[in-house]
Amino acid sequence: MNTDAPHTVHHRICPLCEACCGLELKLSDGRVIGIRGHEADVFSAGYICPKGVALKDLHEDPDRLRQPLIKRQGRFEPASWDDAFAEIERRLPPLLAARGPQSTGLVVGNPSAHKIGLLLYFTRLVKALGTRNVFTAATLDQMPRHLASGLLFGHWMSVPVPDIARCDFLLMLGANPVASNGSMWTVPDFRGKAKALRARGGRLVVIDPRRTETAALADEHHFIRPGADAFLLLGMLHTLFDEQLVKLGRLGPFVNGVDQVRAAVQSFSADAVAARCGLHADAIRRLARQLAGTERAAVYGRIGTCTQAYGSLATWLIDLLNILTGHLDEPGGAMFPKAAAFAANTSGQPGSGRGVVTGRHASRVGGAPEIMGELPITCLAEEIETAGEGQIRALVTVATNPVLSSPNGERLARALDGLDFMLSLDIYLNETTRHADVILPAPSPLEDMHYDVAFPQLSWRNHARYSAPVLPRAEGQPQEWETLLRLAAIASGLGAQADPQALDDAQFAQDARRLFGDDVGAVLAATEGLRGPDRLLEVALRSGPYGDQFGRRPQGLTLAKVKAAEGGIDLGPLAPRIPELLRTPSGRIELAPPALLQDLQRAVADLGQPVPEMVIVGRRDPRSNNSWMHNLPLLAKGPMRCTALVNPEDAQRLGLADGALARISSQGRSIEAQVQVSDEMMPGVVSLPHGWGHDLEGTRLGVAAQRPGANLNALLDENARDPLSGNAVLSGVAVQLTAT
Ligand SMILES: Nc1nc2c(c(=O)[nH]1)N[C@H]1C(S)=C(S)[C@@H](COP(=O)(O)OP(=O)(O)OC[C@H]3O[C@@H](n4cnc5c(=O)[nH]c(N)nc54)[C@H](O)[C@@H]3O)O[C@H]1N2
Ligand SMILES: Nc1nc2c(c(=O)[nH]1)N[C@H]1C(S)=C(S)[C@@H](COP(=O)(O)OP(=O)(O)OC[C@H]3O[C@@H](n4cnc5c(=O)[nH]c(N)nc54)[C@H](O)[C@@H]3O)O[C@H]1N2
Ligand code: SF4
Ligand SMILES: [Mo]
Repeated sequence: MNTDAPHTVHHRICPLCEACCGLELKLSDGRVIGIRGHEADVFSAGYICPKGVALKDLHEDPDRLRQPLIKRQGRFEPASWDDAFAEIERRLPPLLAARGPQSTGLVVGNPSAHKIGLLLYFTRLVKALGTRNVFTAATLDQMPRHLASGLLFGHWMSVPVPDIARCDFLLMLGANPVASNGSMWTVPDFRGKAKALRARGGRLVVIDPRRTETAALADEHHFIRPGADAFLLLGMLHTLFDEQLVKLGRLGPFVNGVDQVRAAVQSFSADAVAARCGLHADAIRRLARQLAGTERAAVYGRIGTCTQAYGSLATWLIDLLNILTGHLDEPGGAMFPKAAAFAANTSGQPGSGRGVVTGRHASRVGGAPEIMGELPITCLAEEIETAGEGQIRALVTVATNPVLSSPNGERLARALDGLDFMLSLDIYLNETTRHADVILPAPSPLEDMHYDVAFPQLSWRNHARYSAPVLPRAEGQPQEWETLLRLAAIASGLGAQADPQALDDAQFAQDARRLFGDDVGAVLAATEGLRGPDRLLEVALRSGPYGDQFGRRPQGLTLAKVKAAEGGIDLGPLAPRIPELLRTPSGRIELAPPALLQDLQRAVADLGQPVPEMVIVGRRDPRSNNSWMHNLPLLAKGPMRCTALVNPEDAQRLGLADGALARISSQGRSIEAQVQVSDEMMPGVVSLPHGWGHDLEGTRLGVAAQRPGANLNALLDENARDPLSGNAVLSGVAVQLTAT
């Protein structure tokens, strides 16, 4: 890119992954001529990865949809927005009228967490449809994390994150932030922060069946049998009790259930669990002592500990270790961020609350309990296929590609073809949206305003940053929140011609009256002239924990102040929040929720069972992002990234050669992937990234189709779930490997 040409400079937060890096973009003649990290960004300080640079490719990708598509006689045709909405109105309301709200379903995917318009407005569509059939990528990902937070601390989004700037011992399980850039923990430049931790004498320990890029940075790495984290963590807890290392510190008066936990872990000595984990009992005891003996220490787990058969147990046990060693809510330990806007744990009565409940209803076919207002996404296919009252006949997908991202996409693809109507909000004609009757595109990220709703609640440091659109939206292209409101209007019978702005005004006035009572006048006056997410953000910031309280605290935050701060506003290091943060009915941390204690019996029964000879796990590559960034030339070039990593011993035993194809099979289904022999892998474990398999008919992904890769999820079982959270089991699944 020639960046010397006359240009303007713009700043924007990258919406591609959870690191939320501040970017600096150079524009000339309406074109992006350069993207780099924004050094003055208060939060990310210039860090960027190759995907951030590829936002230019994404913006310019000829395959990215810029116009609605309507399928007629099996072929997609470009259509005007009015025609697309008219088609939806022709098809959706009659179905709703004939078969009722439960005949519709909504699936929401990962990018919606990075889009303020989608995140704040998709619930309007859910309400208008009146359906309980809501599915999201959360049950392919972090639902165990939400469940543990809900049960222990009283809110789904009260998630402790390592206070890495001050931590001296970080124990990390099932996460590879050097490749993923962090998850349920917004931590740009993890590598730099880990190096600083080590430079001040701290230790990083990684537990992973693969010696990852993060493990390569660490002081210590231990292989673990996939799916065995709960056992390792139980062994550590046992050691803490056995050696009188339990210390609650300041949290003592706010903790319930220590004795129940002590009793529950009794049968899990380090010696009893060692073989199951693949770690030595001495190593397990040493880790427990190091954690207890280091003043500033934290345990963190991610995808590897969530997307497995014991996802909820493992996540709970990670919290228990932090709490019982006195590291929760302490500087240098596992702390709770305090977001400037939209955080439920900063509103309402501090110190106690209603807590959370699950299972208020269940999925119709499989009986899977509702959690956080949704059903497991792996139930979707059967809900579409199975006849009867409440069968899903119309589906809306929003920023999701479950045909690739969810287990047994082939079955789901067949089910989608059987729907009476399918509508997708997406930027590509891909493996999922090819099944739709209508596709409505989103603006490019560069044409959209942005403020992260979720990630400041998970950030390594508190901050507030706003991004204005960098480029004007294409002619006629609505913002996604407007699209969602028009769809909600169609679903609720107001018609395709309803004005989304007027609907937004009416809803806002109603919500403001409910929330602010007598003060509503001041709120309406203060938000005069604002619309959509900007207006909701203004209210959230001003009424939030750092806000100006609509003038009552004049030095506090307003939208105008955040907008004016180039590089954002730093709100300081993480600070202790207990008891203020708690929303449990008891006003205490519930260490021993009955559901988790009961689930522990599954682990007891499993401890002596034989383990499969070969299991599969996933991985991530810095130049990829789930299923949807394989079409960008900058990221697609270079070596093939969808390879099956196999340990040399296994390769020899099974006759697999480096670079050759192997057949990987599970439960009668199989795929072929290129073998990469590597001693990074634990013997008996093969690693393959997900999100590949771009060789399906009927997509428009010219670059991705050239090197489609193999679809890991084609092997996985859609019925395998962690029972409490409903999360899919994506890791530690038994497979057979053979040479082709
Ligand atoms: N085996 C295995 N499977 C996994 C995982 C794993 O580790 N192993 N990881 C899981 C995880 S953690 C997740 S989060 C899920 C993700 O699951 P999904 O959310 O279903 O998958 P993505 O690949 O992120 O697909 C995102 C979709 O959003 C579209 N999109 C991108 N930007 C926009 C936008 O601005 N607006 C709209 N409307 N659409 C947009 C893309 O074109 C794509 O269709 O995958 C899961 N699947
Ligand atoms: N470059 C890139 N970045 C991404 C994404 C991407 O696709 N590409 N996806 C984004 C999304 S949606 C998410 S949720 C995050 C996820 O972020 P991370 O959780 O950091 O995800 P991974 O890099 O897949 O690391 C998971 C690790 O768990 C290990 N593992 C597998 N099974 C087990 C097990 O049973 N126990 C233990 N201890 N370890 C196990 C794997 O070997 C792997 O190294 O990344 C996000 N960032
Ligand atoms: S790490 Fe890369 S993809 Fe993630 S926010 Fe930063 S620049 Fe974007
Ligand atoms: Mo994810």
